[in-house]
Amino acid sequence: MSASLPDAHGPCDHEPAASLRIARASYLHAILSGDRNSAFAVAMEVLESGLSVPDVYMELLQFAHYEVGRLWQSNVITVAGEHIATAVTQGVLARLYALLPAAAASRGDAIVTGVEGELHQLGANMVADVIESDGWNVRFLGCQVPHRDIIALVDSTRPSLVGISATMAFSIPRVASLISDIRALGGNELMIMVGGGAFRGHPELWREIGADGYGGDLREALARVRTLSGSSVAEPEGSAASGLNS
Ligand code: B12
Repeated sequence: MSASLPDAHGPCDHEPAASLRIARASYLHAILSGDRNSAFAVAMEVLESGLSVPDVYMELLQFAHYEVGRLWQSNVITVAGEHIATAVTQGVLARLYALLPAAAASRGDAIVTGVEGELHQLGANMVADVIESDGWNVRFLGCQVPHRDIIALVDSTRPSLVGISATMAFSIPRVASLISDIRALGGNELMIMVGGGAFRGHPELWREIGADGYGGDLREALARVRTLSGSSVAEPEGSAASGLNS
């Protein structure tokens, strides 16, 4: 894994190499056309050009989906068009996941979930994949998960880390109540990280609702998890994070 994520605040605010610009255009075209094989082929080309799987997640897939959002908002594509694109990327993500290196050492158990009412899943899925490759034993619940079921799972499995994803502002009260109920279960050692579009532009929100940290993207998510877990633990050999240069 010889990759590097751009040293910027987000994946989309820097000037990418010409080859990446072309790949992004091709990938966007493929997902909007529902062309799963072409989309995966573009992802593999970018991977083979030297980026890591996490880089491809952010630089290609995430970038494309932010663009899909803009196209939908501008009425250039319909909801059906967005659904096609998302379904293709979900398939690409699953195939790329299989290429993530497995960590040799274990950092502990983790749960990554969306809250009830939240339908945005790709970002949480990426975070789950990447921290798993960084050594966490991750249970990824997807999105739209009943509150009581998340609490029951935390209670029965007692993970060291819970990651909660929220894209929509209306999900924030549910995230806050989830955090409060998880804290009520006891176990002060448990680390709660939040992320997703709902937190963007509100730098103190994670703190106000009682989380231990926030990650604006995969790079920040990994860095924060490591800091919070007091990770003097060496980075597992060949882990995803070895491609996430800071
Ligand atoms: C796909 C999509 C959908 C799909 C989701 C399907 C699925 N299976 O995920 C569907 C059709 C369900 C959907 C529905 C809606 N959507 Co929508 N959607 C999108 C779109 C195009 C892509 C989302 C995505 O996958 N992004 C790519 C991922 C990788 O990025 P990410 O989520 O930001 O994740 C990264 C970080 O945030 C962070 N992160 C994320 N989670 C976590 C968790 C932790 C613990 C950590 C540390 C970090 C972290 O790391 C990730 C990787 O770097 C976005 C556009 C956009 N800008 O994102 C609109 C967008 C989010 N949607 C939007 C809207 C308005 C809606 C609807 C209200 C539309 C409607 N009228 O019905 C509904 C709301 C549904 C609901 N109840 O949640 C708006 C939100 C605007 C706003 N801020 O309020 C957006 C921005 C589109 C737009 N430009 O207007 N949507």
